[in-house]
Amino acid sequence: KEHNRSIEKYFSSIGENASEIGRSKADIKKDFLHKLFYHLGRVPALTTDNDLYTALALTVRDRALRQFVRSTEQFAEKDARGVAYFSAEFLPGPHLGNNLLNLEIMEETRQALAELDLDLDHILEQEVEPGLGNGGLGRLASCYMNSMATLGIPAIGYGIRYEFGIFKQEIREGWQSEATDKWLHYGNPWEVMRPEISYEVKFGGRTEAGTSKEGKYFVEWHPESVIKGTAYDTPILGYQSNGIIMRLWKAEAVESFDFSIYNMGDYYRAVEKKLRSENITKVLYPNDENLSGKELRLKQQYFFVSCSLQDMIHLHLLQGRRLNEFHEKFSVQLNDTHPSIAVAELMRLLLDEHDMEWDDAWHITSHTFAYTNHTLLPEALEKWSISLLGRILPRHLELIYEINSRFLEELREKGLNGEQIARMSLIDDHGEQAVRMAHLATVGSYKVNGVSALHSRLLKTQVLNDFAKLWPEKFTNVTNGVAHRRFLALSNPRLASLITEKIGDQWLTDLTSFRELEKYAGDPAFQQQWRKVKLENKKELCKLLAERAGVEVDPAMLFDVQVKRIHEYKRQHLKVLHIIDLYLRIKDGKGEDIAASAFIFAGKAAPGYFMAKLIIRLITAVADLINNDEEVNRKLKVVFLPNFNVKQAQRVYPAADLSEQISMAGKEASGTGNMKFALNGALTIGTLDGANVEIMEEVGEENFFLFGQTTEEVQETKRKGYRPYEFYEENSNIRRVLDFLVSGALGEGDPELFRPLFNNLVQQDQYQLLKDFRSYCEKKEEVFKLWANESEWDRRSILNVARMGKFSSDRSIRDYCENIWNVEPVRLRD
Ligand code: B1N
Repeated sequence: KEHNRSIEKYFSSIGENASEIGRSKADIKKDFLHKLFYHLGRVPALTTDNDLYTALALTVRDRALRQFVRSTEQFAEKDARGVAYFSAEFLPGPHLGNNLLNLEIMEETRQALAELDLDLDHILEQEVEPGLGNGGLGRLASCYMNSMATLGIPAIGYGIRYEFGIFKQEIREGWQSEATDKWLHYGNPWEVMRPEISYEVKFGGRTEAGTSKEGKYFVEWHPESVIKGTAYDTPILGYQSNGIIMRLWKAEAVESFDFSIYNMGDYYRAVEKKLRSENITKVLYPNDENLSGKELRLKQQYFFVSCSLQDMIHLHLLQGRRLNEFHEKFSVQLNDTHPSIAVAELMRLLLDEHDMEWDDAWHITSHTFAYTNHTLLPEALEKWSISLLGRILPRHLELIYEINSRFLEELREKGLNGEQIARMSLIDDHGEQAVRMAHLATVGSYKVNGVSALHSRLLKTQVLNDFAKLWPEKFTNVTNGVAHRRFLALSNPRLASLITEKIGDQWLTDLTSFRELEKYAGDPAFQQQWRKVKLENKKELCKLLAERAGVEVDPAMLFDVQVKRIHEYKRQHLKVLHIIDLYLRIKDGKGEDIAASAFIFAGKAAPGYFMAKLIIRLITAVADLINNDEEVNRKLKVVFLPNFNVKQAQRVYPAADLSEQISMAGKEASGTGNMKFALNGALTIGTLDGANVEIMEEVGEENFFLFGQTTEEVQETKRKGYRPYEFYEENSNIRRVLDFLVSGALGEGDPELFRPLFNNLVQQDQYQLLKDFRSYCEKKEEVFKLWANESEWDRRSILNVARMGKFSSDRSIRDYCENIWNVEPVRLRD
């Protein structure tokens, strides 16, 4: 490779004292104006808010890219082992504020803009976030990107550049309606398109086996179509340090169209082909924890995995390394099974494109991947039908059969019986034959982990029990964590400064230093400052609630918040049943002990998930009833905040008093909202599910509102034959609340509107709401009692925050490095 020495010299001078990317107020101001005029070509009189945002984003992007370029140089220099994080979803949230924080130029930028009579907060508001994920899983990937960058882990995130992210949720007449998310409409200043980084991906067709002149068996894949993937890079910064990239692939036609065709009809057909190719990365599937089984989804998964692996092999060879040391240089983390076709794809690349022998290829493959499972819900465990796989990826199906037959042979040799072998097979023979992607990922990986202690235990003892018995050392746990810099330092500046005043700012890189706050928990003066911060945050949220939901809320109320995807297992309707119970009590004149509360909900329902949409309709119906009833609306308010996303989340967590984490035990793999709430001083009412267990362990049982059955009790209830109807018959409170659902008092006076929910609860109640109802209501009484005791509430709130150290994603990433990746940090020296 030719190197241009002059360019290199210039590069190494950048940033030392070069003003083009300096950090002073004057540098930022100059650069901002430069971008505004020369990059955007704007006449001052016509400058829009979006121009201002874009100019500032470009100013900051230069600085972010510098950190990335510097880090990459050092990773290369050290020849360090690195991580590729494969995820079909990323939810980075707004970049601008986060990058200012990470570059430590927030104040300089604020002042530079003020000198131009511009308001930084107003400009920050303009950003449209990339909604390239459904919820927790995608957000986790982005938290991990920030922590990997902060810790100096040589890493790259690979994913899909969806043109339309998660739909925009609007509420129309109380129902969810979906609008397309046009996040690229105003352009995306954060990404760098890399037309030279592109790979071809094959689909369909057939395979043909043959033997070479040297007598070597080979297989050729003659695809039906070929699509090109082009890289778009977005720098992701760490705090005070490295930058890494998130590389997202966009699908395009191989040649934009065939110019050799002059005939008009064919010309249009050629363009049509281009459009069809681009379909692959058009839109994110909005069904979290429910499989779609759709052809296009499989194509998306294969498309990004193939581009990413080809890219890694390319980089590896470019650095002059040999392919048989691939697994020594890279660890690939599979974010759930969505990228698990990678196991077959790496085998194909090594065998068919790089002429390797099976045993060598398998050694490399099975030492490269590690698999994170994020759910035990049976309806979410991915399966692809053999017929679909065979049609779209015929070569991969052959490879999966071969992997399976070798694996089953190994099981037979170990003496496993037919039943066990059938259970563990990669192929599910019940009904239509299908490939179990979790089994493929488990067999093809050197480590498998769950995302909380409880979830990892259930993974080992239940869903993947046979595999855990076979390979006990393969299974491990990494409890999720959150980017505390985004979810505290950036989104709750008042609390962040209060804490920093008290204990200094080392918590930004070491959240365990929050322990030092414990000694102030009982200090009345500190409690008062603490309370004031919360109140200010609640006032801010009130503005948003008035603006977006049209509901006026008194900031003095107890803010009782449940924000997360709408799902029956998460039991938003348990909270609703309790609200109805309170309403009826107040109507009976028996509401003295109820604390004035604002019940806040937000979250999206999968567009095809009828029950989830009906739960949203129930929330808006209860909100209408209560908010408009003068007899109760000073005591209770109910709000559904539409279109929950990262941007909204950052305004919600800082304002919450009570965090609702009320899933049926054994169903929520971890949860991460639970951590964000507690980090911002909310107390939790929750079940022993997912990471709630560990949160309670850390903060102390006495500082946590625990209710409901344990996982074992849930399973016991089910085993004994759960009959929810008995609760309806025997508990008059439950009967009253459920009857109210179908009384015609809610919605448009149609008693049938919520009948499906009523029927579901009294007949199946799959998530045992009725069984946990009494315990939940009793716990709420305790909540109300504690709320009346301000200083005790504050004390517990402070203790919750003080004991959140474990839940930084920095800790999670260290765990991955030590227990799974065997990767060491390379700190950026600057
Ligand atoms: O992953 C989060 C966990 O904190 C949550 O408990 C868990 O529910 C969530 C299919 C999923 N599991 N599975 C998904 C998302 C999209 C999709 O298409 C499944 N999301 C989770 C982070 O560990």
